[in-house]
Amino acid sequence: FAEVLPEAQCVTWEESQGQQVDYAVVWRPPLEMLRGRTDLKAVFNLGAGVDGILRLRDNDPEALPAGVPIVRLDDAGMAAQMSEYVAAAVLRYFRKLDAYDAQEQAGTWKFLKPHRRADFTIGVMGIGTLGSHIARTLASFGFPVRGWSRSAKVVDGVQSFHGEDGQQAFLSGLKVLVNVLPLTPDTEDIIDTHLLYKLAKGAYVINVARGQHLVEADLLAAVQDGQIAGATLDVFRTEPLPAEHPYWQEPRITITPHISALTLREDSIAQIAGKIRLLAEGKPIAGVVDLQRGY
Ligand code: OXD
Repeated sequence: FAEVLPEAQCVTWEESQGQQVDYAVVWRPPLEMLRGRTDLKAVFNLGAGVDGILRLRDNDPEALPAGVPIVRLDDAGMAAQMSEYVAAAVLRYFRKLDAYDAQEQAGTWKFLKPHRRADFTIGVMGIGTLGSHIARTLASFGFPVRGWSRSAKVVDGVQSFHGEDGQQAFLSGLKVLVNVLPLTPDTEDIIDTHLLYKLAKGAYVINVARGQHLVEADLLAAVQDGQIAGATLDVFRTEPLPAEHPYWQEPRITITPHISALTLREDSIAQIAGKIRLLAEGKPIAGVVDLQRGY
């Protein structure tokens, strides 16, 4: 920041105690960090999901300084990374590469009946900046792609559904479900037994949003029951995933350590610095969080 904004004085949070500060840059701040900081003009989150800031209000309604906008990162190189991650997981499942790996281990040379692309419908839950990039990437492989969001959205080449009324039609018959929803009280635990059994039998689940979206025991039971063929999960209710967690022992569940979209340092700093300059000129900026809606 000091290099990109030479006109600014950059200090750590500890150094900022007792000083008037204009902007804070945070990731999952502790409760005491923002409380009462009405000197701030904006709080910038070093990630797309702002649940790590908004959850502070659960323990203390005064945790966030009133009237100070919270700003999330929009994209900053995350959309392309997330699309690569999801496409890799989808193609791995579509081309049965896990099954061929298992065959290789057993020294087996055997043709497996392929999935039909035209029937291989993929649903992306959450079609904001990241989700719409993912949906368009998957559509570019020729898969039928559906998107679901809270309010109506239009994404080229993607069949859109919205709201509770649209959820049943969105889920029905999906071969792959990709979750990119923001975490809010409405979306917590959304992927449960009830939802998983609305997908096509043998569907695949990919979660790149938050662990709290998924009822972990329900997914495990659905995999063991054959309703769900497998899953690729990048996020968990407890991170790092505890050593005794049953997912480690389930070969149909692929685990990665919250790496699907890394916050890229240069891109993020450039984006936040650009927004600070716009704010200083009294201009509007993108990515201001609606505190009611929660994203
Ligand atoms: C984010 C994340 O929200 O990395 O950006 O989880």
